[in-house]
Amino acid sequence: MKALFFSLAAFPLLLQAEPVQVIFDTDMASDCDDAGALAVLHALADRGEVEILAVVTNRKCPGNSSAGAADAINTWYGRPDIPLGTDKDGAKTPPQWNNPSSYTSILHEEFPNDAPGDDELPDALDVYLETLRAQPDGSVIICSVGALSNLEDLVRADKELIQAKVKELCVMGGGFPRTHRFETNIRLDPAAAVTVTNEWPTPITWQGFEVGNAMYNGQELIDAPKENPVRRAYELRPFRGGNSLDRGKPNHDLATVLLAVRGPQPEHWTVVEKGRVLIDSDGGTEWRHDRPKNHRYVVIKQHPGILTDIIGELLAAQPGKP
Ligand SMILES: [Ca+2]
Ligand SMILES: [Ca+2]
Repeated sequence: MKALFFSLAAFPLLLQAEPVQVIFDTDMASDCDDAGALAVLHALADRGEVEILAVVTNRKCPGNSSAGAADAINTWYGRPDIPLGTDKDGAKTPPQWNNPSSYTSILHEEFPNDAPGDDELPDALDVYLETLRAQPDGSVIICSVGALSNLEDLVRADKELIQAKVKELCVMGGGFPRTHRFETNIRLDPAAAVTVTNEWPTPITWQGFEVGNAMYNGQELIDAPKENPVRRAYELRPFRGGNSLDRGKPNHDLATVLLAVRGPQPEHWTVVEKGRVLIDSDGGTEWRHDRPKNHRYVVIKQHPGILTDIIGELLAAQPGKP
């Protein structure tokens, strides 16, 4: 018995947990960290840590290519058939925010994929409903790194389904313990953010903007193959007088993917619980201790460079090579 114990301990892969099941909800229409986050998700899938159930986009992409860009990335990583859905209701995004993306159309047009335009794909809500219905109870983690519009639609459509199937919602959004500044994912659709914050029926883990602002990734892709669409996304996205490949970018969405898949690992995160997130009328967020809900938010525990290195390694990992 003792010998068996030691032999198993010597091969930790044998003891590895089942992959977590994730639906990835991304704006993929502005910042390139959405592309980087999808890359990290695939790298974690290559390591057997996650199964990607679906990718849905939550922002009207003027180039009609948010899902096409996602499909180009999925195809690069050898998963060309991941179901895709798009948000057809662009009206919820302020028109002044609807500038063309620096990279989605180019990824859609110039890299291998078979996605039609966003307007020809199923609605994200239908993809959510179908995907969740097919999964075991309490098994799905939703990773939200954009507007909360699709999730508001889902709450309105079938709260019982969420309660049955979703284990946790991980949200990149807001700032904690409080912020009155503009945070993109809340401001993209404040009404949706309020609905999801107040009515979502499972635990929510929040990652505020202050987390990603402390960690830059992107330069790890400089030596990646030119055929890598994620490298191209970073190259095309301007940042601080250069591009995001040369400068790197705050790694907001990438960190949320890591958090969603691996959970708030105690060596990396301090978890603040026993409270609730409040969204004010200006789109600011605040952590409140009155009337606690099933909310928590995370704070980086060690030097941010440690998580930066872990995420950078995943971002630059070759497809299929753990
Ligand atoms: Ca495809
Ligand atoms: Ca995003």
